[in-house]
Amino acid sequence: MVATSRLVGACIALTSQMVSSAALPPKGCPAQNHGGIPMPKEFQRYQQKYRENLLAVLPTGKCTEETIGIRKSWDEIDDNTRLGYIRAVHCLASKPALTDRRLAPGAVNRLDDFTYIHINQTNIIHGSGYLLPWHRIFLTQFETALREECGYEDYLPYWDNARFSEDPLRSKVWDGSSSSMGGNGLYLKNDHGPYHEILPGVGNGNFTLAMPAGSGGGCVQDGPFQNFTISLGPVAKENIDLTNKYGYKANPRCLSRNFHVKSSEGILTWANATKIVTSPTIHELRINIESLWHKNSHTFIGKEGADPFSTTNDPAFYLLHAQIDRLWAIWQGQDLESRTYAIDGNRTFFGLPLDYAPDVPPSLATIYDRMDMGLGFTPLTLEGMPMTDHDSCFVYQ
Ligand SMILES: [Cu+2]
Repeated sequence: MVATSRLVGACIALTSQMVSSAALPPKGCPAQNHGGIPMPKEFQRYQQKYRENLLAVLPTGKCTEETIGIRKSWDEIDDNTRLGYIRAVHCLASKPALTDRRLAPGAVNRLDDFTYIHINQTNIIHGSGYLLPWHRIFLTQFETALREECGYEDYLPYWDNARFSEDPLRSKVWDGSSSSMGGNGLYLKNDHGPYHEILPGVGNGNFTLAMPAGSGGGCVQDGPFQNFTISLGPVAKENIDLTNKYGYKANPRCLSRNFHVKSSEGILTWANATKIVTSPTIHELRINIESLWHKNSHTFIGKEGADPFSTTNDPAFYLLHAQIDRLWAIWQGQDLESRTYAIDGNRTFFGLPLDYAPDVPPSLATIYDRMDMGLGFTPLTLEGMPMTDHDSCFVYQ
């Protein structure tokens, strides 16, 4: 027994340092157990190839084997790291917003800066060619804010939903403990869906999104975001208030959720994760991510987390999107040369005309288009594509 536990200890230590050598776990080391459904061998092979290929190109500028950030599953990191992350999120919530009050009078704190620009760009960065690169930069900016403004010492964790596809509440993301993202919202008899939400600004207000009836609907009942006040949004609603179309006015309220387990069961599975990372083309990758993963990850959470505009009000958003970014990363990592800068999709949500630019014809996004990340930062799309260049330097474990 002693020998075995020593071996496991050595294996864990090796696995966390291993990223610098890109080595696979030494023979005799068991696969790490994060609970739930283990990662299938096939997916392990794709993940390993991604890591090997990614680390083989280092150093790239400032990104070296020593400086690369390792992003890990929320279910894998220890409680101290989870608590450190939660503390840093609350810290951002306690710092004043930097967004111009004239743009978003309801932006109160640093988290709202992220929510404001996400709302403002929603009709451009979803169902479009910018989905993946925009959110990659967005996540890195959030991670940097946690680290530089709030002393968080680790990197952005991800929600490894495939491990818990059939029983998502068993993930440490949602177990309701003080080191989780908290659990479901209070069950509201008359307000838990289904909803038909209008997306303002696109398709002349005729575009609606169906949201399933979940098992909550009200304020989050436990965990560190139980008494958490949010301000911007909601935006996608059954009836749009034209005096506050994008929810930029202050609307202080609790964080609500409406868990819908059927959005996860049989969908956010290892089989679909594998289908995504083995997509033969960027077009199929984008369609697979959108249809098999992105929408369902949001509808599982429900309420605030499922509003396409102000979804960032739910702090779990960042874990959800880190997983989407990870799936893209693993796909890119199978062939960095041909896939890093591959782009597919329109310049607007499903190529629909936007209210504020009705004459712009649907057209294809290019890697030379500029994206608006807020606070005056407008990088080229191509800057949001590599994982070890420009402002990116991370690998998913
Ligand atoms: Cu988004």
